[in-house]
This record gives sequence, structure tokens and C-alpha cells, in this order.
Amino acid sequence: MKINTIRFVTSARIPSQYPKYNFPEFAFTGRSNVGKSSLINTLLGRKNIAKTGSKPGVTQTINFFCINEKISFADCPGFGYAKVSHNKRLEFIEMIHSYIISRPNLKLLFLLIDIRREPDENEQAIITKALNNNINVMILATKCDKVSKNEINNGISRICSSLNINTEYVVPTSAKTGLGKNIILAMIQEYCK
Ligand SMILES: Nc1nc2c(ncn2[C@@H]2O[C@H](COP(=O)(O)OP(=O)(O)OP(=O)(O)O)[C@@H](O)[C@H]2O)c(=O)[nH]1
Ligand SMILES: [Mg+2]
Repeated sequence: MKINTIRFVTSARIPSQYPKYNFPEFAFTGRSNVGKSSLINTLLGRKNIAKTGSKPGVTQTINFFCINEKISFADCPGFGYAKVSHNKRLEFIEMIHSYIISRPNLKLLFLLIDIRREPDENEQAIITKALNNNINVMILATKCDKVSKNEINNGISRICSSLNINTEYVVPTSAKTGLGKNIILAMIQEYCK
């Protein structure tokens, strides 16, 4: 997939603030600090189009980007990080759930999970919500550059058994090395056909 133009469109908290366009959209969700914004930058080949940071809670709204004036990315706020206040955590989860049910052009939901972590009820709830709304989900296992090849395989097995899914739904990724980038971009292209 050749990326010619990238445009930040808008930040939204509620559905009435989402972009009015109908381009196929791909959302990036997951816990705070899992690497959503970093992976978007890597996929788009830009350093900081999506704002990243070492502290959790950087992305606090759903941020929309338009690629080639025909594809949309949604960078979602992270959930479930203990250092983000309880109210904010609930607000972010609510924001993501209402996004999933009110975005007809959402083609595929990427759920990012740190390769070293075990998914919990928040991740399970997002998957259930998406599947109940006929939205496909792919798991992107992040920060694979931080572990050995063996640990990547173990991490994928752990994620799959915890979520009760097949390994074909998990892509190992790294925003640092670009691992998984081509697979994800090819997948996006396939969904745009
Ligand atoms: N080693 C390594 N670090 C990463 C990777 N992806 C992200 N990081 C680091 O993890 C931290 C969080 O990255 P972000 O992309 O801001 O994470 P986020 O999921 O968007 O976080 P929120 O917006 O707070 O929900 C930053 O310090 C990144 O540099 C990766 O693939 N490898
Ligand atoms: Mg972010």
C-alpha cells in the first residue's frame, strides 16, 4: 500500500464529533501505553503524526487520520492503566464502546496487546462488543522487539488461550523494528476492496 497523503482530521469524544466521511475505517484500541499511537506512526512511516509518550494516558480522545483521501484510521485512548484516574478509565472505555456501536464504516478493529501481558476482561469486553456488532477484530501483539523469538511464540499462545482464539488472529508487531507492518497494511488493503 503506497501512502501518498496523511491528514489529521479531528479529535472526538462523542459520535456527533466523528468525521462525516464514509471511508473504510480501521481502529487501534488497547490498554494505555500498549503502543497504539507508535504503531500508527510506523504503519504510516511518520515519526509523530499520532502523538506518543512514555507516560500512559497520552491519547485522551479518538483521533482520526485520513490516508490518501480514501482510508481512515482511528487512534483510540487507552484503557485500564492504574495510574490514570478511575473516572478517566471508565470514560475511555465508554468512549471506545460507543465508537464501536456507532461507526458503520468501521471495517476492522485492531486490538493491541503487549506481547508480555495476559489480556483481561477489558480486552474481552471489546472483542465481544465488536463481534456482536459484526465488526472483525485482529489482535496485534506489540513491543515484540523487547522479547526473544521464543517469548514471542509463548506470548502469542498465552494471548490465544486466554481469549480462546486461533493464532491466525494474532500478528506479532513492533513499532520499533516494523515487524508486522507489511502484514497489517496488506490486510487493510484487502478490507478496502
Ligand atoms: N520497545 C518498544 N517500545 C514501544 C513500542 N511501541 C511503543 N513503545 C513505547 O511505549 C510507550 C507508549 O507508546 P504510545 O504509542 O504512546 O502508546 P499508546 O498505546 O498510544 O498510549 P496511550 O495513548 O496513553 O493510550 C512509548 O514510550 C513508546 O516509545 C515498540 O514496538 N517497541
Ligand atoms: Mg496513544
